[in-house]
Amino acid sequence: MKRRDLIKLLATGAVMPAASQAMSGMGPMMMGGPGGMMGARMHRTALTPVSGQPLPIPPLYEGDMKAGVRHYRLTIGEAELPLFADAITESWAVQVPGTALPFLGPTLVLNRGEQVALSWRNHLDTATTMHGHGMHVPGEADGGPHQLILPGMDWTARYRVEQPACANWYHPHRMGMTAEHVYRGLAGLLLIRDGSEEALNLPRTYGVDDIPLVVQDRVFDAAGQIHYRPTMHDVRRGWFGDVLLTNGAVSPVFTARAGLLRLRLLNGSNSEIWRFTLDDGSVMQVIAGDNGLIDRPMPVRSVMLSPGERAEVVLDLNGRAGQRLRLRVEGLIAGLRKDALRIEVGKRPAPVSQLPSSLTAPDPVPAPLAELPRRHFTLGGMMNLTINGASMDMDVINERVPQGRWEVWQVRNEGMGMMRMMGMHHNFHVHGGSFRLLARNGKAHFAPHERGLKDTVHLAPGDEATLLVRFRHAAPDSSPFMYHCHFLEHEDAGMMGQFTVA
Ligand SMILES: [Cu+2]
Repeated sequence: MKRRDLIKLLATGAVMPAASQAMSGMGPMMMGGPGGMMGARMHRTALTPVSGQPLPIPPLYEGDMKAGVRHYRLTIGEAELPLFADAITESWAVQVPGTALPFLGPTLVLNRGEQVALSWRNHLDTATTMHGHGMHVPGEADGGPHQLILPGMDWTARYRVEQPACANWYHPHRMGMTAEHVYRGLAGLLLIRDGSEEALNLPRTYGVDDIPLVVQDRVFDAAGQIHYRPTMHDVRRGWFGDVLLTNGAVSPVFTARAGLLRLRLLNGSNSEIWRFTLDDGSVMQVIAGDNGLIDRPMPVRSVMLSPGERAEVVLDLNGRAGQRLRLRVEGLIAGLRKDALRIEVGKRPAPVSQLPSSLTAPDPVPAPLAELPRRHFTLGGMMNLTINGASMDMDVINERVPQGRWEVWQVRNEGMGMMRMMGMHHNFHVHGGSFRLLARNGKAHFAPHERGLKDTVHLAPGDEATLLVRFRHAAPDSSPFMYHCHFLEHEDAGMMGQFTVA
């Protein structure tokens, strides 16, 4: 069989396990290490999901302004996802009054400078939390494991929006239960708007030339229900499904305008690393990473995101009316290959046809770096998953960080074996602020979407990242910030620590 035919088979889901294994080996080798995929198991769905539906666009929710505070009222509860012809899938979703979303939640619009109050009511019969991933907020508004929302109860995050325009996201963060709560469908985008981003001629008509793409792999049982039951082996290697959901739909179709199309990509998977490419090999322009615009548009042929990471790319569909293209993803650990989105270019012109040549001025880096205080974090562990040898303990504060101080954080994935290139992929996510990636393995080895402010950085086995951090918001002992691996099974298994800022 020709490789091209095999890829076709893989794309249609008609997969032979042996072939799939052979293909899956390719991903991590391209990343310089054969370790990550060892023993990775892709779980299989018995039924065939409905595919090719229109792309679901999560509704925008702008809240209501009252006495100088923008209020958002949201509920967390059960929902039903129509993914299979003969079964209704029980899911969880975030709802705004008057909607019935089947999966995920609305896109919350936050304006820089405004005071906001995000109220979450938990209609589930289990406790959860709701964390603003990437948000620069005080510890008590973070929604981490210490801010439990018991069944039937409300919790409100109050803060001033004080960071540049970007696409952050919300998701539960309950101790030991984050992976399952996200897996069932609890996640959505937090779109921050500000004047400097709005002054640029960028695609920003939501749902028209500016669309969110939340990409997640899932496995469903024979009754079409979400299946999440990781063994100890799966916890270490990751929990991988064979169904790729984009905004909760399989290979959905989006009719684009002829012109520029902005895609806000979020890797919302628990443990897969996705490489995004266009099927015709054409170039995408990266304009933003996790926490904001980068300095200027950068052309790429692929974007690689580990769990929790975001990138914004712009596709040039000028003069392509009537054409079709596919945004493909390839899982670098378990090897799933799917269409994340099928794009049909219509005749109507898009609002924007040309990108600005520069986007934002990079923040000055405090010098000299060598004199900044340094902290070291090693992600590893044999029996347990640890950071600096310790598993997460909610009663232990691991680090105490002075408020507003620049620091350099050295984060290392200890890896295994002779070259330290065996072992697991991890990443490192911080709450309460952003960092700038200064180096990977001592060199300026990073992708265009890693040039801006970030909150999550990927670490292949043996990798070391040098991060420049500064936390402006306070987090006391009673509501500390977290740093952790965002491979959610690892996080739940203890690869997390706590820090205060004062
Ligand atoms: Cu990890």
